[in-house]
Amino acid sequence: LRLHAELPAAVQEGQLRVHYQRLVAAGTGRTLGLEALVRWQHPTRGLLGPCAFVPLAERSHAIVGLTHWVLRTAAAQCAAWRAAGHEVSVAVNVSPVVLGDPSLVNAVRRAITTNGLAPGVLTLEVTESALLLDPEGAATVLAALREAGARVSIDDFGTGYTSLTMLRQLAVDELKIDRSFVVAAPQAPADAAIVRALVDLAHRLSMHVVAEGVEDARTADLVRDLGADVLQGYHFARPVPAEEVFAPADVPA
Ligand code: G
Ligand code: G
Ligand code: MN
Ligand code: NA
Repeated sequence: LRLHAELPAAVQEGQLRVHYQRLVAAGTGRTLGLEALVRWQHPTRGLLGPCAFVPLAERSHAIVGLTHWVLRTAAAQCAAWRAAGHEVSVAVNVSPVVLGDPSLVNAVRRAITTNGLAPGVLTLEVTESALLLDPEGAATVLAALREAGARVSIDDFGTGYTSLTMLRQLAVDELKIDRSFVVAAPQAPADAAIVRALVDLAHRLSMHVVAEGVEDARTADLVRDLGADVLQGYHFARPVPAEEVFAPADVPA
């Protein structure tokens, strides 16, 4: 059986897992949020990463059911963490196909209300390509998502071709600077200049900036100095199962 054909049943049968990766405040190092990253615990092939099945799911439309499941799971997990005293948000990746699906806004509204999440606690990460596919449609959906209480983040920013005009017109809260620029910044002045320019642009448009792919202390120091608000990467944490995110004794006073 081919993987894509097995996917809808896998969602139903509880074979999907969500791992979570920390996002930390650049200034204090405090954990502000977690990015939800899906995995597939396949009965015969073992634990599969998203690269092995997300592209297939996108082509077969199974990505819609998959994303709604991740949304429900991550929102419930976030509510549980908050009830335990961790004041964190959660971010879910939304592919272009899902952004264009008319059921998304309701699924997001339900995830927020069912779990009693305050406005701005759930973030949706969309890619630039999703915005380019249908700019007007995307603008409408992003506005509706914010109206429903979600934040909107542009993932992998700088690799696509979002025009500055489009950025100004979209209801966007956050830019995630693509890790290719972040990884290169300590060696390459041109990449550091790009990070600084993207930070300045975002701040002037009242958006927050996440630097992703921070793999060492030197890069963390640099992108913090360049103005990034939030840092994410292996230097701080890898994606891990929910129960490994916070140690049992790690509940703030
Ligand atoms: O977890 P990992 O580092 O392997 O993620 C690889 C890619 O898979 C990333 O680009 C990430 O955005 C994507 N991805 C992870 N989880 C999801 C998901 O729930 N939905 C979608 N659409 N993409 C995801
Ligand atoms: O496209 P998106 O930003 O959603 O991708 C998230 C992916 O990036 C996940 O697969 C995650 O495992 C990976 N990732 C997270 N931190 C780092 C890092 O510091 N270095 C690298 N190379 N990949 C990372
Ligand atoms: Mn992402
Ligand atoms: Na990214």
